[in-house]
Amino acid sequence: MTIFDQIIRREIPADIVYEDEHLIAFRDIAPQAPVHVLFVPKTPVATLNDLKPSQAEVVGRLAVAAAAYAKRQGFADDGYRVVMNCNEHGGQTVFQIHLHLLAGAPLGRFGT
Ligand code: IU
Repeated sequence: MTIFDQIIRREIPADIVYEDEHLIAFRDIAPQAPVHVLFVPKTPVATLNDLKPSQAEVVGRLAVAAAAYAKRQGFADDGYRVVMNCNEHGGQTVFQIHLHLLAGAPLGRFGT
């Protein structure tokens, strides 16, 4: 059970911007860009390392939902970044896979 499961179950509040049978999307509580939304599958998968080939759609749906959200919100053409962090060196802090959607301004380069 992670904090994201609790958000899905409505046990703790979140600013939910999209939900369907497969995933939920809500605003990050510590935004790193003017738009920072997390797309979280309802299928439990702790890290990207744990994703089975048969579960490729779990991540594919996150990307499709993020792009659709960008189009609906009108910033798809300006552009955006999607990020998935894995384990310690990736900076993962919540062990339910999720895709960060960052947008709303030109974003700096990233790396070390
Ligand atoms: P990470 O990729 O595991 O580091 O991302 C976790 C994100 O979840 C991070 O950006 C947090 O700010 C965010 N978050 C949140 O939105 N709501 C919460 O209650 C908690 C973390 I805990």
